[in-house]
Amino acid sequence: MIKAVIFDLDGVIVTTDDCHYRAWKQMADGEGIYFDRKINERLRGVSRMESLEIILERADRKYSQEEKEALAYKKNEIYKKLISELTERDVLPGVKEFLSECKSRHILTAIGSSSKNAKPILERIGMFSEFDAVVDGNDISKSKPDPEVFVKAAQRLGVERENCLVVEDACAGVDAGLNGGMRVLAVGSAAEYERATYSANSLEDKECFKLIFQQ
Ligand code: B16
Ligand code: MG
Repeated sequence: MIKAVIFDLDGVIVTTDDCHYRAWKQMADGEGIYFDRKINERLRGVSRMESLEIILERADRKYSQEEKEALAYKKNEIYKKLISELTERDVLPGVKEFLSECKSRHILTAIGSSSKNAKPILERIGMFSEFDAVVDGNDISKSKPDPEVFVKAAQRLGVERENCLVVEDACAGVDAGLNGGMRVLAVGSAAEYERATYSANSLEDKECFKLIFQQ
């Protein structure tokens, strides 16, 4: 029985996945490093520094730790500017309805995001107080596919892992939920990922909601 739903943020609740792409693209272009949307798919759910390492695979020289930190800082400054323009309209389709269905069934809800910017993003879109717990990149030391972020969210909610459903748009995030002993609904970019317990193109899929919760 599902007693809690733990949502990833970028790409599940809000369209910030595109802001990440645009910020990394601007940083990479400035360095003359090739970067495209296909490479960007590998960054979903992955921490900022690990994302940078993936981008630097295409660089024609080695970067020192100091240079890497400067590049990550630069990307984050661009990203913060982009997310400062977010509004309620950037909430993905079906999110609010899915949340209110959960609430009407007394199912607890949490955010489990790798992002250190999760709280300002939730505030910008007016959803910070919609969740019973928020666990983000500031609370964890291990990135997805490690289950730490979801396990912490389940602990904060006081719900056993086997009673939690994770909603994810990244393969690394789907693996993280499964590694934590939870069921996982894969949406968007991860919808085709065969390891997921359930799949839907988006949270607008009402049939999927019924399948998961009416058992
Ligand atoms: P930040 P999620 C993840 O958020 C993003 O998918 C990933 O692209 C990003 O690198 C990571 O957060 C860290 O974000 O630079 O803001 O700390 O999908 O786990 O909500
Ligand atoms: Mg995501």
